[in-house]
Amino acid sequence: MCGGDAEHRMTDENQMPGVTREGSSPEGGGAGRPLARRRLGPEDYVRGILAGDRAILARAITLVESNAAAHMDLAQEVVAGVLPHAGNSIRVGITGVPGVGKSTFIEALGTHLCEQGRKVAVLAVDPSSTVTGGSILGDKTRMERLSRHPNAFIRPSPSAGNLGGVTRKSRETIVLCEAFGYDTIIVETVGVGQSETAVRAMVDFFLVLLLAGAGDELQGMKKGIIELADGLAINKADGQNKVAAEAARLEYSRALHYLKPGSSGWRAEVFTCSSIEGHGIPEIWEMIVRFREQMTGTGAFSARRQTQRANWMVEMIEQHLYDSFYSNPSVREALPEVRAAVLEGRLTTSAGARDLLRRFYETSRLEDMVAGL
Ligand SMILES: Nc1nc2c(ncn2[C@@H]2O[C@H](COP(=O)(O)OP(=O)(O)O)[C@@H](O)[C@H]2O)c(=O)[nH]1
Ligand SMILES: [Mg+2]
Repeated sequence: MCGGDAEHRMTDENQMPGVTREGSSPEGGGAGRPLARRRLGPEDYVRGILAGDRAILARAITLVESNAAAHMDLAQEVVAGVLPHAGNSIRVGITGVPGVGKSTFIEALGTHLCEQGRKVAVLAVDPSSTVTGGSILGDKTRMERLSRHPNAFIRPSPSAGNLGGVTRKSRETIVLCEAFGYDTIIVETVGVGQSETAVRAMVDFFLVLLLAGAGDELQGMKKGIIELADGLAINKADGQNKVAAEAARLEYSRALHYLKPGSSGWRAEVFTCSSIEGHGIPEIWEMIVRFREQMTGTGAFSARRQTQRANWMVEMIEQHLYDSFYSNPSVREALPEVRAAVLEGRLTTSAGARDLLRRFYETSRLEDMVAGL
């Protein structure tokens, strides 16, 4: 462990103004980039973030996203240092099938908010993203207008890693962005499947985007996503699609009456919008503002954040145990064979599980496990 003096070089500030990219090798300096960059201690990061230095913010996020053990302690010191200044925001999660228009919607909403003087940070959660950043690179063009706005900050999904790792990074990135002064945090789910619940667990308001006339009007119902929603928006309500969008809106509104609300004390509302033409966007924002006022009034707003923090701790414990187990060399070595034996019925499931757990405990040294914390 390098503690507070872990040092590294980052390359993020060389990006275009509103968009930062993941520094995939914080300690490598990146090919062709100058290696001699001033090394920062935790207090440099904290001071820089609180002073509104975007380059430092980008470097701090890269630090938080680093998988290198040497960066962990420093990252945690930075997050802890800014934590008292975080939290003063509305966190909005946006989900929907690929192609529904999430990025276009965020561009429209984000620009609308920036023009009102709000400071908007956009993050993506995509556990499936590859080293290249996958879909977010395409999104950069889609959010071009927003990315040029001085009040906006767009951060791609951290690459690599499982869902647990990606959500840990995103949650810490939210903290950094809030401490910096972003008052609106928008989180786009990019991957399909599990990322929805992960994002729901880190935001105040969860918006589901839908399309009209996609065959099954109640798409998403089965997946239970609608049940997580605080608001629904039928996107692409423009041109020939307008009538169908309005019909879908009515159908979803009716269906919502039979569902348990995603947030108790709040009934999800359904809107139509066009992210390209811009209509419906201000109304959706007004709904989010109403939600915040109402939920703050009842205490539900801060209660949810508290629950989220407590759940986050439990998740981190589970993640840690999971990682320790699957990174254990003896477990890794035996896993394929034990799995095959269970598959073929040569070993019972529970005997297989116990065999691997035994290997884990026999080869784990207590001192190492404690030192790894
Ligand atoms: N007509 C119309 N097209 C839209 C609208 N919003 C997004 N699109 C288009 O839908 C496609 C997918 O949009 P994108 O924002 O990348 O979707 P994402 O995968 O959910 O992020 C793009 O070609 C957009 O131009 C809209 O409101 N109306
Ligand atoms: Mg997108």
